[in-house]
Order: sequence, then C-alpha cells, then structure tokens
Amino acid sequence: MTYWNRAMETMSRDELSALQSERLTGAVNRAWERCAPYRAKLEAAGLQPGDIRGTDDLPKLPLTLKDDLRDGYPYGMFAVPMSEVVRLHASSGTTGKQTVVGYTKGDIGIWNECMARCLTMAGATKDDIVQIAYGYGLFTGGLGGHYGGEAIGATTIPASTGNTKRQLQMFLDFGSTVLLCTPSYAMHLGDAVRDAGIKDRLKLRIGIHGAEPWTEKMRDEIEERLGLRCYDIFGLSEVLGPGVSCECAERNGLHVMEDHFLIEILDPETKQPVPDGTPGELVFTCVTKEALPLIRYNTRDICTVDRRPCACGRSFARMGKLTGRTDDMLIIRGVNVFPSQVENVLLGVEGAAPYYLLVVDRVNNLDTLEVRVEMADGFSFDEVRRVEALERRIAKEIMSALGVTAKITMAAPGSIERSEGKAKRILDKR
Ligand code: DLL
Repeated sequence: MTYWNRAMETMSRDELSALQSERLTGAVNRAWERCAPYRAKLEAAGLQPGDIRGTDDLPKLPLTLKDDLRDGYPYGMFAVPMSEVVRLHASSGTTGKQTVVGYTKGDIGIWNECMARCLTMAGATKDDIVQIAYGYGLFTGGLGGHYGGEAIGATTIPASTGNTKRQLQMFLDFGSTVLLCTPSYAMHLGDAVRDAGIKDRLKLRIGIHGAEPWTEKMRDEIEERLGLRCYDIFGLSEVLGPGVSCECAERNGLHVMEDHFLIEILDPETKQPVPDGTPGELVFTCVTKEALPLIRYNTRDICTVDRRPCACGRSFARMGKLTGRTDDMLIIRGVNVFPSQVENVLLGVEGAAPYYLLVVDRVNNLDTLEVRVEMADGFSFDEVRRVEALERRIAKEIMSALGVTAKITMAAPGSIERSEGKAKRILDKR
C-alpha cells in the first residue's frame, strides 16, 4: 500500500496554485471561526474572512511570530477541542517559554505522509532498515522519522539518540541501511566508526540529516566517514516537525510539501517578498493543519526559493540550504557572521577538525570573536610552531572569507563537547 498520492508531487504549477488557493481560503476561515487569537489578529489587520480568496491575497494577511504562540501557552492557539488532540510536542526553545504543538489524527496522517515522501525522495524503500537516531520525546525528530519509516513499510528501529557504542552495534547487528540523525551526531558517529575500524562492515547507504544548519563540506565529511549518501531534511515543530521539505536525488534544494505548506521568502527588514533566488526570511502558511493553525509564520530562518522545474519531475518549489537563522546571526563590529560560514572555512583547512565554538565578547566597547577549534588527529601542542602556523592560517582564511578578525584558539582533539542532538556553536558573552 502506498500511503500518499504521488500525483500531488508532480501536478502542474497551475493545478497546484488552484489547490493552494482553495485550501488557503478554508484555512483562513477555520482560523477565524475556531481560534480567538487569530480572529483578533485578522480583525486588527482590518480583514474579513471573505477577503482572502486565493494565494494572491497572501500578503494581505498578518505575520505570525513565535511570541504569538508563546503568549497562548500552552493551548491558547489550538483550533480544536482537546478531545480531538491526539499528540503533543514542544519546541526546544532556547530562550523563553517553549511552544507547545498539538496534532489531530488528521494532522498526524499528513505528517506521516510528508515523512514518507521525504524518505522516498532520498531513495529509501520498504526493503530498507531505518535506524532513527534523532531524540524521541517532545522533540519531533524521533517520532516524526519513525512513523515515516513505518509508512513506507521499512523496518524501523527506534534507536533514539546517544549511546554511541550501541548505535554502532545496531549498525552491525541489525544491518541498518538508512540513518536518520542530526548532521553533528552523524559526524560523531563517523568518528566512532573510524575509531572502531568497522566502516567496511557497515551496510549504510542513505543518511537523512537535519534539525540544524550544515554545510556542503560537512556533507562530504559525513559521506566519507560513514560511506553513505546524505540528504538534507528540514522542518520545525510549529509547522509540522521534520518533513516540511527534503532533498531529492538531484540534491539541488529541498522540495517543500507545497500542497500543505505555502512558502514565502521576505526581506528581513521590510517584510516584503523578495525575488526567487534572493535570500530572506522563510515564512510558511499551513493550509491543511487542524489543531494548530499557522498563517504566515515567520520562522526567522534564512534561505532562498526556486520554483523552476526539477530534473526529478517533482513540481514542488525547492528551498535552498539554510544558511542560519536571523536570531543566530552574529553581528561582529558590524559584520554579519553565521556559524555555518565559519564551519565552511574550517572544513577547508587541513589540520582543523570540524568541531568548534564561537565565543563572542565585548572588550572596551568592541566586539571580539574567538574561534575555538579542535586540531585534527596528528597535531600536538608539543609542536608549538606547527600549531601557531595553523592558527594564523585559519585567522587569515576567516578574514578573507568573512571580513572579520578572529582570535583562533586550537583545542586538543576530542575536547569540544560532542552533540547528540542539535550542536551548540555559539557562546555569546555580550
Ligand atoms: O528541528 C524538526 C526537525 C527534526 C527537522 C529532524 C529535521 C530533522 P525544531 O526543534 O522546532 O524542529 O527546530 C526547528 O531547526 O526553524 C531551523 O532553524 C532548524 N532546522 C531544522 N531543519 C534544518 C535543516 C526540528 N535541515 C528549527 N537545516 C528550524 C538547517 C534546520 N536548519
């Protein structure tokens, strides 16, 4: 049995637009009727439900921010009675109150379908053995991946995250062929595989990684270490969990499940749409969601969109790889710096390992950036000159790529904390 309708993914842009318009009208009406905070927001924008007749009217709608969801904590934004809510998740929220997300049976069905599409896009089938090493719990990665694996009929292992030794044991004993986990945990698993000398015995062929930004160079590293082909998957709890978009075999952007989620890219300052291909803030409108309506939700993530046809045959628009979030962007003496840019530099310098922490401080009213980075195996503090030369080289590369002065501090191999979930790359002391 197939869980989803493949025709949705290949319909023409005109057909898709008609479907989106119809669904958008319904979603706005539902939010108006069933969710008091949305009704208030729409009224404050001077809108009546009948004013929204299709996707062309999208810009008329007010943006929703994370604070709107926080203000309604925990259930204030739900549009169905709790007797209809079958699952709760919560976003990891590093600052302030977390946001709670509810799902009806219908919402869970759509999520499973979206995840099934993602796994299929990456090439997984019912014959695969899928090891889910995202965290299970309030975080959406574990259960989201899990039901996607089962939906395509694959053998799905709820490994959850952590206990790296046991993960390797499962690779070997269960013959896992597909791995789902964060890219930083995939790197860590790769190190453990190398240390255990078992790469030749692995059956892994596909890695599906997301939940945090990662660079193309990081992709190469993971592929090398684990001997698989990696795909980027994106999502966020408020919208769904993992499965909002994913790369296909072309790996040229992440196809957004546009029959459920309308994508816009806005200028971070003016909040006006930017042309396709220009980076801006990623905004989603959920047109089929029942429990938690979301209209023009500003994710604060930064990326581009490409609506041109893809060689894989899917007509859904593709998001570019995320460069970061507006709230993760560091401004160092006026220069915008994303951790992923630093990562890109580090991965290009021989002798630097891809484990790092950016420490930002303010000294005499001036911002300072220190990059603590691990030395690759084979480097030792005993060779003072060699280590100093490496620090100078990294500082020079960062200056030429980012235009910012950084103090580089080499750290011993293995000394920077490894991540089993989302990696923490910034320590901002300002
Ligand atoms: O991270 C859902 C998820 C789980 C996605 C597993 C992919 C795989 P949240 O915890 O709510 O949900 O965090 C959402 O994580 O707004 C982005 O900033 C970031 N993020 C998610 N996927 C990617 C990705 C899950 N592929 C936030 N690349 C989002 C870069 C990502 N950043």
